[in-house]
Order: sequence, then C-alpha cells, then structure tokens
Amino acid sequence: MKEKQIIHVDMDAFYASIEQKDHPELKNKPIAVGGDPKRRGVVCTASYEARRYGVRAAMASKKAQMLCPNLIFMPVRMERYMEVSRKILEIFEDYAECIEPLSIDEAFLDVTGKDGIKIGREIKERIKTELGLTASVGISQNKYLAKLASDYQKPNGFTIITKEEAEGFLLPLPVRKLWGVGPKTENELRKLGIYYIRDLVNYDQNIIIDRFGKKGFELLNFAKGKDDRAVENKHRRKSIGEETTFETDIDDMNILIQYTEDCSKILAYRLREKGLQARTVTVKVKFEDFECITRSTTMPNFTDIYQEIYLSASNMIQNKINMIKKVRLLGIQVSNIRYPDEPVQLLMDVEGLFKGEGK
Ligand code: DCP
Ligand code: MG
Repeated sequence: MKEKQIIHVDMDAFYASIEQKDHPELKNKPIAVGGDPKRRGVVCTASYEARRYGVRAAMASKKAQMLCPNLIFMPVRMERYMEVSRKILEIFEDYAECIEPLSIDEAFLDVTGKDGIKIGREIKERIKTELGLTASVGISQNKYLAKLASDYQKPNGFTIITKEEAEGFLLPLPVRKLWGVGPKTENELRKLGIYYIRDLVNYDQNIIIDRFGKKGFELLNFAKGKDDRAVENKHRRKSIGEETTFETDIDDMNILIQYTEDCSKILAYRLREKGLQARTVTVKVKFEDFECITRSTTMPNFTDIYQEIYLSASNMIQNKINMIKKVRLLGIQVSNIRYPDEPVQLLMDVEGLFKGEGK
C-alpha cells in the first residue's frame, strides 16, 4: 500500500494570538482569554507569555490572576475566532481535497502523493503572512504521528516524523501522549508500572488486551506508531475560485472575456472532479486604482457545465460592471455548492423552486 502523507496543523494559543494580533499593545504580554476573575470566570486559553507563569486553559481566572498578577484578561469573541478559522480552512483548501477539521484551530490534511513538506511550509508561511498568526505543523505517515509531530515543538513548530524516526520518537514519551489516554487510563497504566510508551511496548501484550479490551489493542498500535484511520473529509468548502492579477492592467474586453472563459473551464473541471455542482457565480474586478467590485448571479439550477458558468460570468462583466477603468485583477468564483450526497429534491424545496407547482 502506498505510504500516506498526513499533515496536522494546530494554531498556537489560538484565541489569545488573535487578540494579540488585533490589539497590538498586547503583543508579548501575558494575556488570558476567558471570563473575568471577578465573576468566577474560566480561562479558555492563555498566551505563551502567560503560560510561563503556569496559566492554563480551563483554569479558574481567579487562580490564573494569582499565578500571574500582570495577567490581562480579554473577553471571548467567538465570531472573530470562527472567521479566522474559516480563513485558515480556505488556505488548506488550496493544498488538499481531503480535510478533517478537529476543532476550531486544528485539522488534518491528507496530501498523499504530493510534496507534504513543501505544502506544510507553505501553509505555515501563508498563515503567518496572510493572517499574522503562527501555527505548528506536523507531518508524518498517519494521523497519530502527525498530531504528535505538530505538538512536539509548539509554538511555531515544524516537525516531520519519518517512518524510520517513529520508534525513536515514541518510546521515550509518557503514555499520556498516546491518543485517547486521559488521566484515568494514565492512572490505570501507572498501576501496572507503565509510565512511558517504552514500558507499554515491552509489557506482556495479552495482559494489556485482557485489561483494556479493544482500547488495549488501539493503545498498543499507537505505541508502535501504527494508525490506519483515514482522514475523514468532513470539510465542505463553500466556494471554488480562480483569480489573476494581470502583469499589465487590461482595458481590452476581448482579453477579459477570454480569461473568463478559461476560468470557467477550470472551475467546471474542478467541480466535476469532485462530483460537485454550484449555483452561484461571482465575478470580482479590481481596477487600476484598486477599487474592487464584485457581482453575483444565482443560476436557476446547480451546474458543473462550463458554458453555464461562462454565460453568467461574462454577462456580469459585460452588463453589470462599468468597465471605464483598466482592470488589474479578475476573479471568477462559484459558490452555493451542492455535494453529491445531498438530496436534490430537498434543496429545491428549501429554495422554494417548486412553490406553486402543486408539488
Ligand atoms: N479552548 C477553550 N477551552 C479549553 C481549551 C481550548 O475554549 N479548555 C479554545 C481556546 C483555544 C482553542 O480552543 O485557543 C484551541 O485550543 P488548543 O487546545 O489548540 O489551544 P491553543 O491553540 O490555545 O494553544 P496551543 O498552542 O497549545 O495549541
Ligand atoms: Mg491550538
């Protein structure tokens, strides 16, 4: 079987880093995001500066303040964190078809068959330049090892665990680092004298399986760096787009229309490749003076046919945008995407298309 290439990305001190980015005066300061200590609040996360004092997620804010008297508390702005999370996913979309978000700030990407290291570096770099945040990236042959890798040199880490390195990496780690081992299992393992993964691997496997059942099997597999779980493609992208900043600003409509046709072909191909169809076409035009205009059209039905996308897009360019200035950038995007496992009828009902037709 072909060896898999899995990337795990986990943002560093996610909520706190966003607050530091949005409020530059908080940079390099110990901050906690969460509830006010006066109101029995709890810390959701803390900046790495605050962690040095022992401030941790899920800690009572009051205790956090005692540990770090200069700690600055910021209220939770969930909407903002979700917005950033979506932007990160959009970056991932450029590199992987198969994306499994695990939480608001972490995801697995299956990049088997591609240059995982190059992709990992690019993702990290783009998160930095486009969002002003740092991520820790782990790359390996399965989910478990990729996640261990991203955790290894946090924050701002970049760790690759090769097949050859896996054993050396795992053996010295405490059993807590095994997937699914929380305080309870850790305690039970300790009762058997098992503190490190090395201890587990050397233990009588029958006893482990007797004692922990199915979970015992899993633990032993993880301890040996084995994990055959697939990255589950749970992420549903909302749009697919193509855009270009031209080398020189363009005022020739023929060129713009030709580009629109080429883009439509690419978008239709990308939809079909994934078995998707879309209903909304959006055109984005940035003029020479950087003024930016977008126009959208929702088509009567879902499509993956290039002529239909092209018709909508070219119609908007010719009739709905006043092309009096030279064009610097042109982008075409399709959105309102239907996935193959979504029933057609249901969606149409929701859209009210059949209203009044006696259905
Ligand atoms: N979170 C929360 N409550 C918790 C744990 C986490 O509200 N008990 C939120 C805040 C975190 C975000 O989820 O910013 C992501 O969780 P992580 O465990 O990835 O922690 P961080 O990203 O904050 O830090 P790290 O650099 O350790 O990943
Ligand atoms: Mg994180």
